[in-house]
Amino acid sequence: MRRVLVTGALGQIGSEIVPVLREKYGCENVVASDIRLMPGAGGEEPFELIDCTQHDQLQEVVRRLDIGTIYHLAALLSAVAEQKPHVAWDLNMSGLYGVLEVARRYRCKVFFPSSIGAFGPSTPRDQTPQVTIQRPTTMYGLTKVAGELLCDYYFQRFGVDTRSLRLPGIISFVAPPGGGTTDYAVDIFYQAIRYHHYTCFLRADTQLDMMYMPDMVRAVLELMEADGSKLINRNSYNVTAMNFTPDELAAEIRKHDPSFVIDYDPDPVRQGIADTWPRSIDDSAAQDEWNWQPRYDLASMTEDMLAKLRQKLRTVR
Ligand code: VAH
Repeated sequence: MRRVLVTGALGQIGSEIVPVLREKYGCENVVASDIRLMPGAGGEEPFELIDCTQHDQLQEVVRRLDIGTIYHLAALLSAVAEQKPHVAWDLNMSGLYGVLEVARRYRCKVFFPSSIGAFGPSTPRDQTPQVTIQRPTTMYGLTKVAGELLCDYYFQRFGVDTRSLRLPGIISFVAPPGGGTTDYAVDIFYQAIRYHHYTCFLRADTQLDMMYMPDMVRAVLELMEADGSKLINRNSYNVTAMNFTPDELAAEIRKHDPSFVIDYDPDPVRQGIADTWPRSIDDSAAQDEWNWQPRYDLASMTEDMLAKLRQKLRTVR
């Protein structure tokens, strides 16, 4: 088989999708890459240093290792992108452009993660439809909309098999997210286990869509394996599993730890970003076109997160 390349493999999503892809396709067939060196690199697990803004680096790896599918996960998240808009434009746009160009030349299939950040303040905020107004006001959001359109263009114009999901906040315990607006929903678990206390950087009533990592990994794999002829909205699909506010998540954690306390100190940047995003999205197109169904809701995700993270932090009581 032609190999699989994952960019941004050391990030929150890459750290969990790479082992699943290796299990599925064989370790030697899945090449992890990142801009920094993987700890322990050089063993049996293929790893390449790639700065996605350097297109010759990407092309060299794709050609040399006969890459047939690229999961392009290297990107800046929303809060960091707002602090460093020029870097975000460069990495998120130029990185994707380089991936698509290489995919066109070497006939690769591409996965591109879009986000609920691709919506903006003029988008309907409740049950946000699959096809609707997309006028985000953040650098992150506009790179995601432009990315969706660029993927569409490469599919229509050059026949590159691009597929994409508008991901909600992803909750996981293996690698921390780096600089997103939904990161509170991960931080809260670490702080709950360590200190039974969390100061949240979003307001108590900020409702956003979320998904637990195992569902997300399955969503990506199911989309990539779906029959392309059935995909009407391929670039990009709304997907969700649950939506809640920090207050509701805290109440769920309190069912397992009655001593847990949350207070609030909203960060104007991240609150400002969250206030432009949907409160809930409608993912019926994903359900209809490739049978998307989440398995974890707020209760089952919270229970599993606490158990797995306690194990990881070795504080099982
Ligand atoms: C962020 N986790 O907060 C990302 C995500 C829906 C949000 O795209 O930036």
